[in-house]
Amino acid sequence: MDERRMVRISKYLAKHLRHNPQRIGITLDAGGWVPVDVLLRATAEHGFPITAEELREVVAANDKRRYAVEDGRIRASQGHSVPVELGLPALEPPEVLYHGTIGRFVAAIKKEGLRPMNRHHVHLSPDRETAMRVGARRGVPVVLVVAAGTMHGDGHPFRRSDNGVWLADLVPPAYLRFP
Ligand code: HQG
Repeated sequence: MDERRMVRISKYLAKHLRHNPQRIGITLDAGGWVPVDVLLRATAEHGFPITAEELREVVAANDKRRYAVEDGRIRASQGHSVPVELGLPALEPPEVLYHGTIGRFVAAIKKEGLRPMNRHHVHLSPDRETAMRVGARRGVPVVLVVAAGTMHGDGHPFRRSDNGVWLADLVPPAYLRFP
């Protein structure tokens, strides 16, 4: 499969497995899962047929491992706006995590801290390079340093998605270091 088709399929999956399953008439279960055969049938019925082989390839080759397949079911590993309970256990984070954003948001973040906005969690990166890439989706990236160890010690829970993204409910400004 060429790269363009791969990216198109991945974006199509993100749209329907994270945000708008009803658009193609599928229902996610409480954990965000849908049977693979149901998904494939729905894609065909809604004008964007994906083959089982293509789906396998996208799940396996996806740069961020955005999708997990288990027992004939598929889900997005993170990034939902629809209510799902991913069932991730709380976990002790590394001392420091990173968040990539852009300059335009910094004043509000200084005041309010990091908020989940349209998602369920604030997404944090394990290293500066990843955070740079996340910020660069929107413009010139600004990387904030999160005192995750201290925050965890103060009782804030952290989770990690199946694809290594750290998740917090919010990050109060006191735990943020700005460049
Ligand atoms: C900002 C991609 C104003 C925040 C990436 C971000 C990630 C605030 C934006 C994943 C704010 C939300 C998530 C506040 C936070 N005031 N702005 N108080 N608090 N923000 O897309 O972290 O490709 O929901 O800095 O790789 O950018 O989808 O979050 O700029 O892992 O798999 O509000 O999305 O993964 O944007 O990205 P998002 P994000 P995928």
